[in-house]
Amino acid sequence: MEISKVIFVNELGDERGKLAVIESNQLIPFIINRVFYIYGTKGEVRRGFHAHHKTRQALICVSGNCKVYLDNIKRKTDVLLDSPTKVLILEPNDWHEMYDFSVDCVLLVLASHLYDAEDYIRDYEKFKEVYGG
Ligand code: T46
Repeated sequence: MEISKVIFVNELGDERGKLAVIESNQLIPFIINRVFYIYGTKGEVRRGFHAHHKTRQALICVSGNCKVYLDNIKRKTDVLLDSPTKVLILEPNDWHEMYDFSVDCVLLVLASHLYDAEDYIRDYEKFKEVYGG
């Protein structure tokens, strides 16, 4: 299993403004089958609280900022997403929680699989059983 990591998209731009490009299976290491975005989240709200069996995701704050707590049992860390060029490649084996949303935060998520509720591990004890080795 790969390890979640932060990568950066090239910023293209000219006098008119900026533009960033993400192509399926190029910079991000999977084919994009689903796109969703999280917005209007209250600053004190924490969401996520799950891992996945197979879905890989790329998280980008295209507006504003938020933080993501990651726990793959071997390491626990927090990632600040504060730029439209900063991409968190989130592997399925990371328990994740998103928090500290700015008012203007729009968190764009590119996912490797279509939505499937069965792909979620929402119980932390089960998560440790599945990924604890
Ligand atoms: C993740 C983090 C980063 C759907 O019907 N289809 C979808 O594609 C998605 C993503 C969600 N939903 C429904 C399921 C729930 O009834 O929308 C509702 C909210 O989803 P959830 O509570 O899972 O949202 P978050 O913010 O906790 O997690 C989401 C993604 O679900 C998840 O894959 O990794 O963002």
